[in-house]
Amino acid sequence: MDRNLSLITPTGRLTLGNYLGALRRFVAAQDDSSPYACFFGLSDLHALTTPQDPDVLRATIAEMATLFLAAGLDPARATLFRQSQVPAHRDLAYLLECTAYTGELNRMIQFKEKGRGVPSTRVSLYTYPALMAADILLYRPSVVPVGDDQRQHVELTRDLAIRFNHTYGPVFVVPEVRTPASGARVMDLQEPARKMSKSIENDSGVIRLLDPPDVVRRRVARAVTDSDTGPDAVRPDRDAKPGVTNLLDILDACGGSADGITTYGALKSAVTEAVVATLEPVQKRYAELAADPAYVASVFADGSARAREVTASVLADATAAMGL
Ligand code: AQP
Repeated sequence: MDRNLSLITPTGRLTLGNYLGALRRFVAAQDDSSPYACFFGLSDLHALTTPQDPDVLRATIAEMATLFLAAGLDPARATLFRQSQVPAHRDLAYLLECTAYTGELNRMIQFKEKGRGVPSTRVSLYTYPALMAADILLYRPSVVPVGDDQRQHVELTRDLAIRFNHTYGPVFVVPEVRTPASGARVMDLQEPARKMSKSIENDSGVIRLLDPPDVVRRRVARAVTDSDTGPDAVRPDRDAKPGVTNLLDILDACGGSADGITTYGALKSAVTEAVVATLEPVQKRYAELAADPAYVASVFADGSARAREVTASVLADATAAMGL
């Protein structure tokens, strides 16, 4: 059975981008796969590669876990887990660090970017690709679908797996990298050249999954467009009209239509309505689930136990192959 694995890092409260680009796809994948072929997790260890307030992190993890369920993930079909509750992730990450070269990690674009302008970066940000390689290799997927920004990390995962297998024997499945046609990439409403991100400091261009309708309305109303007032101003053009294109993409992804819309005001009203309608059922279910945090915790505890079972033999094989 081929496995489908995806993680989200609790570095901030989930956004509309995370929903349309990740969570909603997870639900579709779960529904299209055989039971338990899908593993969806909170990569809470990755969150520690940048400074986090422990209380905020705890709250973010709890909210995100609840939102996984509120979005429609079903513990009877998919395994929902926390990376930190499956110690094989960090154990295998160490073994992989012992096969990776500093030259390889030095080349990682994400490390260079996240470290830029920051007075000091954590060692774990530097070794992050080894943990990500462990995240993948432990589940033996044959294909890893990733966005462009993560492609380099999966290429490194392949290099490490190939080197390990060559040096110590065939322990790992070497996954293929697949970059799906970009599709739902939601951009920041204030800076449409950058993606909507959950950890950005000034989040005035971000819609959170739990934002009430009036916040959605305000943020969409203030979204950056352009000064085009022509009869065909409402049209997609990623280079010349990034803000308008983003609004059209969001409208489409949320099931709305721009047919007959000719002004930015009308476009923004339609986007607000479509986004509010998309978020409403998730928020309703969230409110029910949030009243029972013990249930949510038990789902992730059970899923983590299953993930521990599934990953144990891969870790044991890798450990033994290295002579320990
Ligand atoms: N704006 C977006 N549009 C579509 N998909 C998005 N994803 C994130 N932002 C958008 C998808 O959500 C998942 C989250 O993965 P992650 O937690 O590893 O973080 P990320 O990709 O770096 O996303 P963020 O929200 O921008 O986090 P921070 O701010 O912590 O870096 C992925 O599947 C991603 O494609």
